[in-house]
Parts: sequence; C-alpha cells; structure tokens
Amino acid sequence: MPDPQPLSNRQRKIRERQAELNRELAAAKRSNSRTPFREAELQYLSRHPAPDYSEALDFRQPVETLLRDTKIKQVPLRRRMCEFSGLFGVKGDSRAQEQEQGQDHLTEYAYLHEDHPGLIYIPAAFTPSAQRTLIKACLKEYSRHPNKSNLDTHYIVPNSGIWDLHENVFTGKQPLDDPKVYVPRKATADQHAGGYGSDDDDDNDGNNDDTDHHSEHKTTHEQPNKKPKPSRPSVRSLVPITDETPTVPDNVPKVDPEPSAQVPILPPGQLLRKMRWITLGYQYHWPSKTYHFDQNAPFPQELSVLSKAVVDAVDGVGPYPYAADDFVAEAGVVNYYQLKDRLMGHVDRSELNKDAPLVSFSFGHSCIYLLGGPTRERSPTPILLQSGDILVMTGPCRSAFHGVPRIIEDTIPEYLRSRPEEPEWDIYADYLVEARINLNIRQVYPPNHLSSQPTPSSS
Ligand SMILES: O=C(O)CCC(=O)C(=O)O
Repeated sequence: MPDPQPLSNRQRKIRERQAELNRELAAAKRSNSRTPFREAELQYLSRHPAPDYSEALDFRQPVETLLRDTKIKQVPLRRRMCEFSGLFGVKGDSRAQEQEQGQDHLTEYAYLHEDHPGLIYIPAAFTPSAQRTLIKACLKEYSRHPNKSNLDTHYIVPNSGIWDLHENVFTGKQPLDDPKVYVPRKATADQHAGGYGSDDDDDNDGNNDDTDHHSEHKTTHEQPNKKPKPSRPSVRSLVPITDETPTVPDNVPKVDPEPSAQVPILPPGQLLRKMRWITLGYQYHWPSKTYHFDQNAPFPQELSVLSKAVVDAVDGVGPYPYAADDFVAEAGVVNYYQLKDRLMGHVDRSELNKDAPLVSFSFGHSCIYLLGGPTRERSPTPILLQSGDILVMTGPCRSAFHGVPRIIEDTIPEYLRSRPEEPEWDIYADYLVEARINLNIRQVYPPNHLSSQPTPSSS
C-alpha cells in the first residue's frame, strides 16, 4: 500500500475539530447532566445525520393549520407598520406592493405563543425590495466606523468600510494584486498574542468549519469544540461572568482582547466572511457583557423609525404593553452568519431597561432559532426564522434563553438571488449565497432618561 498523502495543516485542523465535536456530541449523549436547552442545541448542531427541521415552528404554514396544530394565537396588529415607514415598503405599503409580485396580503396580524408569554412574531413583514434595502444598509453602511465590528480587534479597517474595498475588487476597480485592497493587521509580528484566526480562521478560504458565530467574544457564548488557548490573556479570569451573573454589573473592567499578529491577511471578500457582528448606537463590550455608556455612535435614523413602528404596531397586542412614545432605539447588533456559524444559548441582560421590547429582523438564509425559558432547564421551542420575519421579545420572553444553533443551507429566497434587472444587487446576492443577517434593536435606558436621546444620523 502506498503511503497516504500527508495532510495539510488545514486538513489536519478540520479533522481534529470534527473529531473533537464528535467526541463532545458523544459525551453529551452519554451524560445525564445535559440540560434540555443543550440537548436541543446538539440536535440542531448535528451534521450527520442532518436534523429533522419539520419539528420547528413554521409561521409561514397556512394560518388554519398553524392555529389548529400549534400553541399559537393570532392577534391583529394595533397599527400597520407602513403608516410609519413607507420607506421600507413594509407589507401593506401599496407603493411597494405595486412593485412586488405575490404580495397579496397585508401584514395585519402578529402571533403569540402559549408557552412563551411575551413573544410576538410577525412573519413575512417586509416586501422583497424592503429586505434588499435593509440588507444593503447592513452590509455597506452600518459596517462602517464609528460602529465597531469584531474585525476591529485585529485589523485596521478603513473608515470607508470593508464593503467598499470588496466592491472595488468585485467590480474590477482595483485588482487583487493591489496591496491597498488588503486590510492590515493591528499587531506587529513581534506581538505574540493569540487571536481569532490562530485557531478557526487560518484556513484562508473564507470557509469557517463549524465555528461559533460570536467566536470573537468567547465569554458570551459557549464554544463546545474549542480549547482555551494558553497563550491568550484570559479576559474571563478577570471578569468571571456566567449565566447567573446579575444583570448589568457595575465596575466591571473593560479589558479588550489583544490584537493578534497571526490573523491572516485576506482579500476583502474573504475578510468580509469573517465579519461576525457590528454594534450600533451604544457600543457593546463583549468580554464584560456591558455597554460603553460613553461611546454612543449615531443611530441610523431609519432604524429608529422602523423599530418604533414595530413597537407601536405591537403595543397592547400581547400581555406586556410598552408605549411607542417611550421607546428609543439606543443600541443594536447586526449579526452576520456564514452557513456554519451558530450562536449558542444566552440571555440578553445588559440593558438597564428590561421592560422595553427587543426588536429583531431576519434576512437571507433561514435558521433554527431556539426560544427557551428563564433557565436552560426549560425545553426550548425551535422556530424556523425566515427572511423578512420580525421577532419581538417582551415581558419574560425578553429574559429568556435563546440561540441560533443552525443556519439552514439552501434556503435563500429567490428574490435575494442575482437579478438581471438590478446588476448592482449582484454583489449582495453573491454574499448572501452563504449567509444570514440578523439585525436587532434595543433600548438601553429607562424612558426619559437624560442619556436616552440618540444622535440621529441620516445613513
Ligand atoms: O440571530 C438571531 O436571530 C439572534 C441574535 C441574538 O440572539 C443576539 O444578537 O443576541
């Protein structure tokens, strides 16, 4: 027998990682200590065999079936959102409807779930063109400074943004052999801190193999297939944060991770696939799970209007009303998921105001969203979150465990693929072929708080 081909570093790492994940899945299956939430996560993380998605709650099924077979109740929205935000062509906007095919009903209803008081779900709330508008903004505009992204830890991202660089290469304005298209590292070669990239991101092909979505801020979410890196200063040892940590701890030192000299230098299109999140408004410090109350980036005005419209539309439709007049969009996260990313179960507990609804929009590929209860002991409900859906968390649901264990391959809607009539959409379609985007918006302060006046921007 000839000697087998030696494995490349990348192949060896993929194998090791897969073996580690398999060991963990097997150990979790044997163990009696896993929680129902964890069990559900493992079910949807499994690649072989692929999970059974039919158990997930699909709000797009015929409404009669939904109401007959599930614990869902239909409630009319208080106001149609398009009354506030025709700009985005929320369904019901007749101008947008004229331009869209198949938009034959208005978004007049929301859905509540018997087991999850405070959950308000509005399926298919945006027209395709509204989705494309928001997706473009998420990728091109919101990803610019002063909003921070995970890439800022390790790279000197230009103020014009990483998307513009990518666009230049994509459209042939700048060739790939132009050194100016490569975003430089922050750390110099003599700095030896380990960083993102030393482990899961050195495969240089832009395909992360089964990585946790927020791998940059490891204290926030579990990483079942990762070992701690001994070379890296442990932020966690300074700030021991667990699921039980009281909300909004004060006096938490905001220690930033060290930039790594080992992160790869990549063409902008590949580096973009490493962008996991950006933060809007009050900037978030992931390692300590607290806000930088002194760093308030201008909040995109259209998102303030849009989220207020949602809060107004759902006010009083569920058991936990919140007046739209009291709602101020003060912070947001755009999560960019590649197909193999996941976001492990967590609770969003950093806002000082826990009564204000959290408004969340989904675009691109569908995902499995697990919605649990106040602890991981509650078995979560898997929800099939689809492009154009709005999920609002109010009341106790606002403090419930939730996570995204799976992005579902091949679920990109046709209207987000390349469109001959709109060539400028091509670059976005190309990105979305392997991605999902989530945009979520929160109020940080109680109403009428002095600091709760956002600085609107026109972006
Ligand atoms: O991607 C999603 O739908 C959920 C995002 C989320 O839970 C978060 O950003 O805290």
